[in-house]
Amino acid sequence: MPPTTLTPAIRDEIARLGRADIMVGIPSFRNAATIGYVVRAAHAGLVQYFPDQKPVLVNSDAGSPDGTQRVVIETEPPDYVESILLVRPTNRLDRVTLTYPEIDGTGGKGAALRAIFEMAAALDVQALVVVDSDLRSIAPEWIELLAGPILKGGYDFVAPLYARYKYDGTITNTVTYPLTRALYGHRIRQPIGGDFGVSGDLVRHYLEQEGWTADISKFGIDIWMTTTALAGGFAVCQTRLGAKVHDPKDPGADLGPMFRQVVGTILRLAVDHPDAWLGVKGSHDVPAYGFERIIDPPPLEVNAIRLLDEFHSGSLAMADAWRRALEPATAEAVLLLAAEAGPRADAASQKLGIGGENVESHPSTLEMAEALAGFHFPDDLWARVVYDLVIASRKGELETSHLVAALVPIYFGRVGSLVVECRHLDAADAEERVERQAREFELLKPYLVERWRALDAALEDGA
Ligand SMILES: Nc1nc2c(ncn2[C@@H]2O[C@H](COP(=O)(O)OP(=O)(O)O)[C@@H](O)[C@H]2O)c(=O)[nH]1
Ligand SMILES: [Mg+2]
Repeated sequence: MPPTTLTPAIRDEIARLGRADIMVGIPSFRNAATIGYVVRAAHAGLVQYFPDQKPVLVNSDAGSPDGTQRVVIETEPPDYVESILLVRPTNRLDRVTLTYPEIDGTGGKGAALRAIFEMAAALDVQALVVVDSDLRSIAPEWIELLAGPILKGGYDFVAPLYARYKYDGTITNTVTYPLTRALYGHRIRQPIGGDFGVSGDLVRHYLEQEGWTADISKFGIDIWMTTTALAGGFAVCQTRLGAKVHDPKDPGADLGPMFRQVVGTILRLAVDHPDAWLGVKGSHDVPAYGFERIIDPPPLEVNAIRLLDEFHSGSLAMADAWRRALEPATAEAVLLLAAEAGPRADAASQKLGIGGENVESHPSTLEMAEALAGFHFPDDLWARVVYDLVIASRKGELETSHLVAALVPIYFGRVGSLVVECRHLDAADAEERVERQAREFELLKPYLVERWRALDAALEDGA
């Protein structure tokens, strides 16, 4: 990691606190409306489940103008939590909010967590729990579920397991889950869930890593944490948190930049750590902690027509980049699908009266998916696209950031197809689709490995 840039204010906090056993870290940016609840839940979890430990709660904020940091400090004080839980902990909770420094001029969730890692290491904590500040479904028990495996079970990294609506977590479902599983062999269902438990040892390992990038300072941080734990051989488990309810995002409208940061990071990590994945065949389950839960997460609307539209218009702008990044047959198959997506999206818009004069039409996801029925982006084609990107990243003819930007419209096409195909499926059947795709990634892994080794040989010949 680049040299530490902790501000004097953060150094003062570290000196004041001295040390701690367990830390909850919460990154935030404009979360005044939701962070108070997260702080109270985390606080209650520390008091209820870890009354004999020395706890600290740290909010790492971007300097939000909406009063996020004030909410952290002013939300109900420790007395409140102790009185409703009838617990008198050995150590009073310290609640800290700080404005994290940018890293090489870049701020974001990763830069926020980096300051949290540095504080956790300086205070010598045994367990660090990080949770998002837009959570609605967090309960005090989450703190035990995320820290318990570390303090009781000797694990170093705890990934979340949640019930998510079938259209939520599309970057996870299409890329980070199947690719992490096929590369490293661990079936971690939510590698970028955002709510993690990390041991003190792993925090120190994080701080020793080279190759921090601007994407890691942003939303690349989650996959970086998970992959760094796996590549470093740390003991990893999952924990059952129930449902993830947070500020919703529509893939076509909100997820482009996040996709680029996450996928750029997973590709660079694959290129940096071939020894951690080249020899891995198949995959295995990762132990899960916590009692099973049966919860239906709230549904989420997705503009499926827009996804296919973006796929099509992306193909017009990026055909050249696709042909350079993908194997010829794969590129042609993707271009054919994109050519089909455009007219299908137009026909669906017309049918549902979208964009018509004097009509304000807001069709549901189901209506849109129904109007697009028949569109199908095959699993194996998607797996080949992703694997070709790993190879192209390694070649470096196009920068990874450009490759990933070119991939975004294809991802939209893939997600559009999943929405169409899952429109009538219940949660279990939609999950089976995700599993099927993950198996396809594993099945095609030899294709990736062969291409990687051929490239090795070519690079050696050229050297
Ligand atoms: N400090 C900081 N936190 C951020 C920034 N962007 C996002 N976050 C936090 O990262 C967490 C996850 O962000 P969110 O937008 O909910 O992403 P998602 O749930 O993964 O789609 C939340 O706690 C955000 O407040 C940022 O620029 N700075
Ligand atoms: Mg969120």
